[in-house]
Amino acid sequence: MSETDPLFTEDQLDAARVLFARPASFVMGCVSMDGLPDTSLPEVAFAGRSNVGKSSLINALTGHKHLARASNEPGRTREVNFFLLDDRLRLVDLPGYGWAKASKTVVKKFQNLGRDYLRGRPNLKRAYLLIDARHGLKDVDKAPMDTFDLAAVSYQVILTKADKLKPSEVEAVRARTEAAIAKRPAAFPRVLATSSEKGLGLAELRAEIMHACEITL
Ligand SMILES: Nc1nc2c(ncn2[C@@H]2O[C@H](COP(=O)(O)OP(=O)(O)O)[C@@H](O)[C@H]2O)c(=O)[nH]1
Ligand SMILES: [Mg+2]
Repeated sequence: MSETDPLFTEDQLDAARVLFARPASFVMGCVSMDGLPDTSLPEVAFAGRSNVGKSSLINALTGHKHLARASNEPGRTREVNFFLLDDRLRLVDLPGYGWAKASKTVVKKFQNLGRDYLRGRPNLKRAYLLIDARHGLKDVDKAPMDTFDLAAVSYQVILTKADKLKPSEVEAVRARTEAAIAKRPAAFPRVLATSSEKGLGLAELRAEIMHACEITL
């Protein structure tokens, strides 16, 4: 299959659209590994720097404006937040990392909580590492990738805010990012460009999540 071939059929994309239009709700936010929801449902997790667009992406995927709160809310950005979709799968918003002032501490905290979450989650089907399309991969993104690679958690890199660049620029960042992760053992080779604002890439991401969670309608 070449990179430009569509990965999903129209029927699969349509089923994913239907699934993500079903009811979604906030379950809980956890600051430690105590009291996580049970592991009976498949989960996909979203990781990335603060402000990269994690909450916006969860909102856009589910068609909600305020399911996951977008914008700076220091309290919630350190939590692992769980969202339930259609009583069948959970979308998990991992703590943001890379704050200017406490970068090392926060990265470490991400590693600790993130690593614990990864270790304790047999039901985690896929992690998504969000990267701002305008910035591309930064040094600070290496820690979570190392965590995913070490824990052998299958993950995919997603470029966010693609609407802020010209399509040709998005393509260039995508190609550069794919080259940079080529040797990472647990990384999905394909990098997906998205825009929560304009909807770019969301239909495909919904289908990927549905597929990763092995959900059929
Ligand atoms: N232009 C544009 N802005 C976005 C997009 N996604 C998020 N943002 C903005 O980026 C900021 C941070 O988004 P947020 O979802 O709170 O990031 P989080 O900290 O990773 O959860 C907010 O001001 C969003 O409105 C996008 O696709 N396009
Ligand atoms: Mg957020």
